[in-house]
Amino acid sequence: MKYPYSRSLFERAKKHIPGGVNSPARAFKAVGGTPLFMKRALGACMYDEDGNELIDYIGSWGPMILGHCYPAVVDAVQKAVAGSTSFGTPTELEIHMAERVCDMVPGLEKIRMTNSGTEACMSAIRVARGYTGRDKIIKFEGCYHGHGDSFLIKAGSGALTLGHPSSPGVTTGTAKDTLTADFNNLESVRELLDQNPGEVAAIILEPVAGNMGCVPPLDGFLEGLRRLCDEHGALLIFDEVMCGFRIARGGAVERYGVQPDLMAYGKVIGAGMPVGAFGGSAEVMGVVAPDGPVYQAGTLSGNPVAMSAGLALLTELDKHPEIYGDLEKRSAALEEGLADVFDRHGITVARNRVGSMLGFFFCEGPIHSFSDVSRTDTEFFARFFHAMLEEGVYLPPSAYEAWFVSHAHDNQIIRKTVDAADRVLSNIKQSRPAR
Ligand code: KE4
Repeated sequence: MKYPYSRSLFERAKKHIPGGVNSPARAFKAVGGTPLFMKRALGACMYDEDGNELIDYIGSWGPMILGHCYPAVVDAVQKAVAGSTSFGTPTELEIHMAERVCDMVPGLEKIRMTNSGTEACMSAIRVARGYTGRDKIIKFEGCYHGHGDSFLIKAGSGALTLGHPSSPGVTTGTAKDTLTADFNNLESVRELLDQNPGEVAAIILEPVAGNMGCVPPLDGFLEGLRRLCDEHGALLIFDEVMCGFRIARGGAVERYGVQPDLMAYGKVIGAGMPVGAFGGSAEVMGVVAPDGPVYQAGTLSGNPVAMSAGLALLTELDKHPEIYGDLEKRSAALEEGLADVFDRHGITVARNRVGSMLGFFFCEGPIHSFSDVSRTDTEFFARFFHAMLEEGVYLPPSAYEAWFVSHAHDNQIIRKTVDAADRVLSNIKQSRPAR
């Protein structure tokens, strides 16, 4: 595959856009080479500016759970945009969205729309601080909750990929209120709570971490966090921006049966349009302006075009719950097919999967925490990434990102992916001795 036009576009982009991208995760920094500029996409495939067809395993980093250009979503957006792109007033659509989401997620009674997952997470911790009157939050190393100042402390995703998990520009005043624990390690959480009695407003986590690769919660971890929050008067926040509506109709709350006090959403809820949301019980959300004193706002929050897209997608998922069973089967077929190929080629690899979120780590397993993830061979991943790209398979351009399977990834697409891996691994070997 050759990408001459993407290369020229990237040089032009760098003149007026930092790093040539509007989000660092797209920059190929971790894998090297030129990021591909996409022209269009359909179903499980994207088509770049040089006319290459690519099987897509980022799915816009999560939203494309039913594949690109899903007809009901396209129709809804086309209809909505004909009635204006924004009013800056309440609309009935926002009521339908709120009712649909509160019906899908157990224990969700009130929800506020935002324009991104970052805004949703920022707002959720502000609500927790306003509700408890406390300042500190506990997050987990390797988890990513967007680029809000409070979160860029040992963060995952692009911050981790670029080697700045704790970003310059975040003040010491802010950083001191963010405590960091180890994912899947309840003792590390208990210690922080005991060292900061009465000061922790909330514990925030990705219930299934997807920003250090895919790292599921160990049995008892989420239940343990719930107990610790109750014992210490802190709120539990599930950041379901990535796993919400993906790993189950009701996300992690449904899949694991643990009730957080607040949840944050993004990605699927907007079907690829800029949408985030945060919500929880009516009691906790009662502090949110204009009902309560905790201010939160957004010119385009609940935007009618974005709501139409998200509502169309969520309605499909809600009306066809069998989609989750299909996603499970196809994602398992991909995971097992690739595991078999890695094994046959003597490649040392660990793997995690929850529904249609999965991750492969080129190191010994198991992978339960950020320190486990740190063992992954990122150099080998980069070689594997580019070799698969040459075969027409677009993986996330970082070893620290989850892969996403959509309902458009049918058996033929899965087979093509596994066969591509078999071909490339005949040509690239791990620098470390095979197992
Ligand atoms: P956004 O502000 O990017 O919409 O959402 C931030 C966010 C919050 N919480 C979780 C669990 C997330 O995964 C994200 C964003 N995810 C990354 C992908 N790993 C976004 C990709 C990017 O930054 O371009």
